[in-house]
Amino acid sequence: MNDTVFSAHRIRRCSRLDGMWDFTWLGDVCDPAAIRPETIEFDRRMPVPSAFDAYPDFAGCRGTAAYRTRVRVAISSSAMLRFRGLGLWNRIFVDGVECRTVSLPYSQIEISVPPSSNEVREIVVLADNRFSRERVPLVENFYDFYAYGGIYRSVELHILPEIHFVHVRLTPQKVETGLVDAEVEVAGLGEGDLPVRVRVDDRVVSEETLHVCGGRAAFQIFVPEARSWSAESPHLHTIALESGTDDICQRIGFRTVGCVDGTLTINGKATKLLGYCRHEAHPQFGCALPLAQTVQDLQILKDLGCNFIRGSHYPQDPDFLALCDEMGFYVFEESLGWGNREAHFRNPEFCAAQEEQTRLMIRKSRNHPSVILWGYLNEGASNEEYAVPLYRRLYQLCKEEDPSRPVTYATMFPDDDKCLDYCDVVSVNTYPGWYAADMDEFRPLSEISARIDEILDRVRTAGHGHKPFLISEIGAGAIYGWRDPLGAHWTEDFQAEYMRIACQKVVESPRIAGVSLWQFCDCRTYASARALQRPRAFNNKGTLDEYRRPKAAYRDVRSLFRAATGAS
Ligand code: ADA
Repeated sequence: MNDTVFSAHRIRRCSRLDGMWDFTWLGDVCDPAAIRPETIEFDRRMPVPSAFDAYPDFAGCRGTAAYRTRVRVAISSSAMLRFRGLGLWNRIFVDGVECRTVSLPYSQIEISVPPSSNEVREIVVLADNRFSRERVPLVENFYDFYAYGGIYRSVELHILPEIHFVHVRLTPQKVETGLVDAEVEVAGLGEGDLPVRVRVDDRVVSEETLHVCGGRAAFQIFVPEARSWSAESPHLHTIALESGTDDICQRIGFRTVGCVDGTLTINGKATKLLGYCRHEAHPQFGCALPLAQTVQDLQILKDLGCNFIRGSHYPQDPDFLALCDEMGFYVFEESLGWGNREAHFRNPEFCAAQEEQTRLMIRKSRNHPSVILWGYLNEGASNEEYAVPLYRRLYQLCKEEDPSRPVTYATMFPDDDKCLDYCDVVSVNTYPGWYAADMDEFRPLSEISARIDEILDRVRTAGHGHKPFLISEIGAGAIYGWRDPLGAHWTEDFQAEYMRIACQKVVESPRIAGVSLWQFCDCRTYASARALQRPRAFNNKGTLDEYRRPKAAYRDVRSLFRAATGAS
């Protein structure tokens, strides 16, 4: 495939369907469940990927849009469509036949395209971006980031031979052994032998006969001259499995993640995670970031001396993770959730969607060495009994899917959290010196360090002092270019001083395993009256503004992080 970051196939015929698709806006009075694709008149074009409501003609619109493209697939061939990430609610049709309704925003979804006697196949996606707890239980209009509609990420078309690889799960052992455990899922061969050629870093290392049983086979691969992977030295190995007609190729990194006596270890070495929470956000493109912008963001994060990114608050684009693998970042990837409360935790559809999205996220991302932490339910009601079953279930699910990585969730209730048994790393979001329960209160910046110490104490007395402690959010807002003699709230000076104090605390305290500062860059948020608490209707706590222009805090964070991570 002519892939932009990394090609998972060299033999299989596949391509990205990105480019201009037919498009039309169907408005906000239609029932998206009742629309038939053959009745739609497409009157313009729109790029894919795109968040259509970030574009001038549909800015701020909520309703249903339709995208269409046509592709050539040889007659009688089976194919698969992979949507790397869609918006709120979508119906996908192939040749007028509905294949799937997707209500898991940001999840990677695969759809099989049955053989046909037509060579030209028509793909239609109805993309609805209206809030609806029934249709899209994972999204609410009170989430503090703009909920766009559309086809957020690339779409792939794969032509599938009768026997083909579905997934391969690669788990590197200790680098000294050079061994990688491989589990492969094969379609079209429930039981039988499958001859496979294994290439490592483009060299054939073995010819295996895999004994496929129940569509699965497990074996080991030896990587000659294995080198370890870390953020400082992100050495990747490429592993390709080739059967006669199909292949699957992945990049892996030999690295271990451990939680030892309150520290987080990478390859056995205590490691401080220093970085940012990052939204996929841009005023012109919404959450459908062009690759060039993603690369730009990562280069900025490197310049800041970061080794860590929290992908807030949803499963990440595979291109982003592939770039993190090669550029060297540790990533905390989480499923979609934001401040969920009783109505959600008691809603079986919400709980099922959380499970489904978390499972899909792990299956999509588990071969990426950059991902070191799985998470879910940002700032959910983890201080309430009714929330405990879902936190427990998601923790178990992460362990079932991938016992090799620690699990966490960002809590805003460190004083009385009831779910800390269900995490390996304690992650706390805290805004001392910024938010106040009493709006008449003045919150001095000296509070920052004291509050962090208080939280650490709470976590210890609650019996979780042996777990690494991460500050998964801390920060203050600043409007780009805003200065005033008092250095008041929203000035760049206030924010810079805030960030300096917070970073210094993290860097100096051996008990703190790391920080993901809130946040990398400003991002668009509420369209509701909640925007009254968010000047410009943006969350302004970025160290850069939405166009990636650095605020004053940039310099302070950069010098502290670079000194601590040893960036030259
Ligand atoms: C929360 C939340 C973020 C953002 C932040 C803020 O902690 O997780 O998404 O909303 O607060 O800016 O207040």
